[in-house]
Formats: sequence, C-alpha cells, structure tokens
Amino acid sequence: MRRSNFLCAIMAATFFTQAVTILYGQTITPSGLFQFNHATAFSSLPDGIEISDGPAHEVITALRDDVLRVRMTRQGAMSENASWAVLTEARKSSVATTPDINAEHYGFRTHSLIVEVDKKSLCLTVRDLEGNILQQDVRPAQFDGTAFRVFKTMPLDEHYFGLGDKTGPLDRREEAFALWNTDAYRFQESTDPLYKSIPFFLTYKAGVTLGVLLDNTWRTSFDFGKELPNIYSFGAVNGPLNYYILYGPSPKQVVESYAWLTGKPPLPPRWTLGFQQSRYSYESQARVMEIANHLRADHIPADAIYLDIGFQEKNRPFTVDQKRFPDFSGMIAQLKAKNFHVVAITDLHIANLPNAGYAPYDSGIAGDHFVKNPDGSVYTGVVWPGPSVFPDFTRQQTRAWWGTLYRNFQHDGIEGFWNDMNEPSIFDSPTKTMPVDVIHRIDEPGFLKRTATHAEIHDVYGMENSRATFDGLLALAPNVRPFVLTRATYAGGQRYAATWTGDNSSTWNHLRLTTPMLKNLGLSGFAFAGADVGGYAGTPPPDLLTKWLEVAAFQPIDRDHTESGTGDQEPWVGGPQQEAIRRRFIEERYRLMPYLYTLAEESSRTGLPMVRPLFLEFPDAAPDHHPLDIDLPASGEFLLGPDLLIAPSPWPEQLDHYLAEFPAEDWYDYWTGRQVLEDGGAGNAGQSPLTLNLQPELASLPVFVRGGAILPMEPLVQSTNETPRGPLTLRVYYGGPGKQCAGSLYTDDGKTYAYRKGEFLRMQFTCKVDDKGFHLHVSAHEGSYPAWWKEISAEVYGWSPKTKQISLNGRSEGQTALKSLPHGVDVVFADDGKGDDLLIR
Ligand code: NBV
Repeated sequence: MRRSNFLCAIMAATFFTQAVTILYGQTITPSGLFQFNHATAFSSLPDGIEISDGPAHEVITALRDDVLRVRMTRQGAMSENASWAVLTEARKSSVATTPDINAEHYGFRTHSLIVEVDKKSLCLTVRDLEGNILQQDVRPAQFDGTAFRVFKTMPLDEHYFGLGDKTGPLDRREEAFALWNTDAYRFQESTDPLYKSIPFFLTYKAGVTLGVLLDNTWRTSFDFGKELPNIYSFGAVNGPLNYYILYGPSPKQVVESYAWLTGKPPLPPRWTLGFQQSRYSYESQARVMEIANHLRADHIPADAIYLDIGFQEKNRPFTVDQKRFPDFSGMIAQLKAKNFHVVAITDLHIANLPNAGYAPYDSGIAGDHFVKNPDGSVYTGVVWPGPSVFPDFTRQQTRAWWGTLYRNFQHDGIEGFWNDMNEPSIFDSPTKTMPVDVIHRIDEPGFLKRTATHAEIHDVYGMENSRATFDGLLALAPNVRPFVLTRATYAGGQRYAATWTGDNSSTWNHLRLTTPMLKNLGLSGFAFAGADVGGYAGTPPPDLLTKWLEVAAFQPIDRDHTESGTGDQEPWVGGPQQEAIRRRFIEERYRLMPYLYTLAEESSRTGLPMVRPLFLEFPDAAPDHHPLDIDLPASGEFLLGPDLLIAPSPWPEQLDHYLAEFPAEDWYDYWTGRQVLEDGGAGNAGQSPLTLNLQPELASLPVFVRGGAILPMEPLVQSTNETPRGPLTLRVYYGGPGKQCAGSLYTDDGKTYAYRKGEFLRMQFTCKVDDKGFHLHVSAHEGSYPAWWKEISAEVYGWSPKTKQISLNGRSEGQTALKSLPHGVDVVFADDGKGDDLLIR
C-alpha cells in the first residue's frame, strides 16, 4: 500500500494550530479563514466521490477516464453548474468509476487514473495506473472570506505552460500571474495582467503532461513557486472553486482534451492566412486605395486591408466618415476587384448619443441592451467616441441585437471584423475599466437568469463581445465563415475569434517575446493568433521590420500593424533592398498556403495549434525528457505544424553566431533541400538534442523540415483568391529506413460551409524505400471539391536514384520525366484524382 500524503497532513495540522474555533468540524480563524481538512461525511457517486467537512462539500467526478472535475464549496450547495468556457456536452459527460477506499483514503479509479483523498488531511492526489503521482495537493484548499486557493506540490523537474499570451519566459515556473483583462498599451516583459484571461495551464514533468482549467471568471491568480518554494497554487477572489484536470500523458493529448472541454477554433476563411496590412489608421479612401495599389504594383502578395478607428465618423462604431470615405462601398468593391478583403474595426463602446439619429444607440436603448449602474441607470464611460454605453453581452438577446449592427457593413462587402478595447478599456475610470459594481444581466440558456456584478463578468466580457460578433455575422450570412479578431477573451474564446497580442512595441525584444507568447496562446486553445508585425508602439528600424516580416511569414496571422503617429510600416518602407527580402518571405508564405490551410483545418478538427513548441511534437527530445524549448539555444525556435522548424536567434538583434538546438531527427534545410548533417553544421551528429551553429543574416531565416515530412506547396499567387497555375508541389523529405514518411492536404472553397456537405478535397501522401526503389503514394481525392491542379510535381530529397527509371501506377515512364535538383530529384506526373503510385529506381 502506498504511504499517505504526510506533507499534506503536516500542512493541514499547521493550519489547525492557527485556528481558534472548531465548529461542526469546520475550522474558522478570526480572519474568516477556512480549510477543507476534516471529513464529516463521505459518499461514493457513480462517477466519483463526495466529501463533506461540516457545511463544506467537495465533489470529484470523472467526465472521461482522463478528465476529472473538482468542485468545492465552503458552505451549502455547489454553485450553479453553468459555464462560459466549458461546453455543455463536456460538462455533462461522465464515466463510471470504481470506488477505491481504504484506511487512509477515500477515492476512485477510472481506466486511466487513480484519485485519492487523504482521510487525515483531505488532500487530493492523482496518480496514473502504475501509482506514479501526477498531481498532489500540498495542503488542503483554503478559503478566506469569498476567496479560495488551491495548493499543489511543485516537483523540481516540472514545467508549466499556457495561461494564454502572458509575457515572460515560455515556462511559467517561478512566475506569478493575475488574470484580469487589461488594456496594457505598450506592455513590457514584466507587465501583468494583460488583455486576456485564459485560466488554463499544462504541467509537464519528464514528458508526462496534465492540464488544469480553473473555470472561474472572477479575478484569478496563479503562482508557480514564486511566493512559496516548491508549491504552485491558484485561486480566485470569489466564485466557484471549480477546476478540471486533463491527463495526457502526452502534451498533444492534453491540448486535444482541452479542445474537447472548451471547443475548437472554427475553420477560418483561407484569405485570413494571407498577408494582412493594417495601421492606425488609413485615414482616407484615397490612402486605402494607395496602399492596396502599392502592394499590387510591387507584387507583394496580400489578402487583407484593415480599417482602424479613423474610418468612422467621430470614432462612433458602425458609422463611416463620409468626408474622408466618400464612396465607402465603392471602395470596398474596388478592393474586392483587386482581391483584397477588408477588415473593419467595430469597438463595443456605443456613443451615448440620444436623439441624434445614431441607430446603435437608439436601438440599444429601445431594447434595453446596455450595462447598468447599481441604481438602475445606464452606465456611461468615456472612450473614443466620448461618453459611451456598453452592450450587456451576457444576455443572449443583446448579443443577437449586436449582431444586427453588422448588416450594413456586411452588405457593403466587409468580410472581417475587429473587436478591440473589449477588456473593456475605459478612459475616465481610475481602474481603466468598468467599476466592479456595475450590473450585468445573465440571460442565457443553461444559466439561471440573474444579475451579476462586473467583478464576475469582467473577464468574459470581451469573449462574449466576440461571440456576439461571430454569431451575428453567421445569422446575417449563414453560409459564410466569419472572421473576427478580438483583443480580450477568456477560455473557450477560440470558438468565436482569432486574437492578437495587443499593443506590443517596435523593438527587437518584442520580436523575441512574440514566439513564447504565440506558443503559449496555442497551448491555451488559440490556434489562430498573431502579434502586430513590426511592432505597434514606435517605428521599427528597417532591419527589425524585415526580420519581423520573415518570422511572421511562418506564424498563423501575419498582420503588419502600427499605432497612430508612427512612421509608415508597409513592406516597402526602408528601400528596395529591404522590400525585396520582405517580399521573398511573404511569397514563401503564399507558396506554403496548402500546408498552412491544411494545418488550419487540423486545428479546427483537433484544437492543435499551428505554431507549436518543440515539446509538443518531440516530448522525448532531451535525454531527461525536459521540454527542449526551455533551453536557451532552442528558446527562439518554434514549429509551424509538425514539420517545419523555424530557428531565429534567441536574441534576434545580435550579430553574433548562435547555437540552435533541435530534436535528433534528420532535418533538411527548407530553402535548399540539403540535409542538415551534410551541411557540416551539426557539431554533435547523432547526439540528442542536436546543436547547430548558425550565423544570423538579415536576408535569411533558418527554417528546417523534419525528415519524413511531405509538404504540399503551390505556385505563387498574389492573393488567395487567385487560382494557382501549375502543378501541386509535394516536397518529399525522406526520413530514412523505418521512419514514417507522410503528409496530407486539405482544401475547399476557402469561404463557405460547403465543406460540411462534402465539398472538400483531402489527400494523404506516403513514401517508402524498398529494394525496388523509392515509392511515393498519393491517395485518391476524398471529397467532391475539384483540384486546381492537373499535375503533381514531386520533389524528393534525401534519396538518390540509381537508374533514374520511373514507373507510374505500374507503367514504365522511362527516364525522361525525372529532373535533377541541386539536392534531390523532381518528377512531374498527372493527377486525375484516382490516386497514384510513383516508383523511382
Ligand atoms: O483602434 C486603435 C488602436 C488599435 O490600432 C490597436 O491595435 C489596439 O490595440 N486601439 C488599440 C485603441 C488604442 C487606444 C489607445
């Protein structure tokens, strides 16, 4: 039998000595402290256990064999079983558990986990089926008035990831964070809190991963050993003690389970993966057209142009300044004709303009859609339009009304919408947001109809704003996939909107910060995310803008954006030499579009992010199984999907050479097709991890492809609206005998939901080498969406033909079809959609 949790018993005893009264087994200190540590009743449930400590209760249940839910209440019934984050189907799931109770613990087992609550201390331990501890309370949960805190042991070799795009190192160890959505203009590396609240983190110990979601919308906080050594803790100032534990053991399984719990991002319109040009603000119709024309004249591929607040009349949402944009819908039509998609900002602060014919205000007041003061009057705060009122997004009717405000813009042809300032940011409030006693109404299927203070709603307000936008656009055009970009959000917000990291700065350090921020956002459910390319605050020096555009070409959202009053930041700024480099990288992004879109579709199906930390794909890359990303030489790196490794310097401003660290695989140079080991660069071939000495250069970015990958690519286009002309390219990187060699492709019309009715095209590719030669198998096309290509060009790297004889589907094609490439061979063959077997001898 395992020993009980002694440390926890001691911690509980320490707490006892501080207490002054013992009442019905409940320990109360003068400050109103209470610790859940003395069982007065216990029962097994079909899917878990329930324990009482006087009037306090704990319920631990299994939603799935690998997903637990822990709820605790200090007094009385559990709080309402409703959630803004967790999907109803997931919350209502349960599996049968087997009671596991002995002299030392109450508990149960699932097919994956053992759950024990120590009888002496009521500390919780979660183990795998071999008995290894996965997570353990270091002391019982503590309550202080309305607040609570949960304390867990923090093993020396455990690492912590997630919590959205919080700054600082990728690993949250020895850091502490508050979650309270905040307009953090010019945030820096130590700024906290930031715009979003995603109370989800992963614990990662020697490759074994758990996820924890604290589903509580009040101000929450997380401390990973900063305050108390060897202890991590999380809690909230109020609201339910309600958390979920997701068991991997692999990090990918945890990320996928989190998507099961809180939802997946929708499949985005393809154009949102193109290059996007923005600034605060393109001030006139003429300037917008000038930017669009310049992009096309300079052959810089691009798909989107943003209209920031300057297009509106007096900063009033849902208006257009007719003087500066005299033919607004005509402009959008002209842009459309040039294959541009327009994204317009629609802030949530509605100008407080009675009797002025301002429809958003008039209809909002008529429908009683605005947030109220405690005395029942409509709450007003000053933002861009001056005094403003705020939609009560926690009401379904209000969200539906908000959605109708998009009718004219959608009719004008605007295809994407940008929800900014939705923390909410308020200029004339000392807290820069709504007072916490402002009243919201919850009127929502699945929730009790009630009012709630802003203190409870604050962190979900931005998410519900983006939800209203997303659902509203769908209601207006049910067959068009909406694109919403939100600044503030909460766990689960990935269901409605993509996000960006807010007001960063045009500095090298901010370029560096982008990578850990996007990695952690991806682990927190947000597959579609970006940072303002070139930086928002300030004017980037030309080399910084160039390097940033290089790196961002491999990130999900590639949007160049800057603040008002800064220098121009478009790709041509800084002269033709810089522009030529930037163009090359944006072009490369467009060539990779089939891979990018395939990844986006994977994200929408599985919740796996597009930008990935190395440990997500290679949890065992280091001999001790620590996550490679936390090593300095790998800290600037990221993966785009499973196959591309981007390796900028960990200190992007430095001119010195740097060491890059990789999982021991057969890597290929993306740009040349050369095997990395052949490059003579790997100083420690065969060892794990590999290291490479790299020399930074402004005009290049090290990108590597995993051996065994098959990358689908397309001929260059200037916008995703254009149909590529020429063959589909499959770059096949042979990974050696016994190594899986595979890839896939997904495509569809890029904008509608026709794919749900089978109008998509999916293909799988595999390769192998046997005594006959090199085989590439291209599957038959699945789905009814037609291919834009007639031919496939297979570029094979890492394998050399002997006779150069080719056969296709068993027919010999001679040698003519084979071309030599500097580091591989290329064979072009017809693809009629029925599947192909290529053999090169
Ligand atoms: O709408 C203006 C800006 C926008 O460009 C930026 O991306 C947002 O993060 N917005 C903030 C308001 C600025 C407030 C100072």
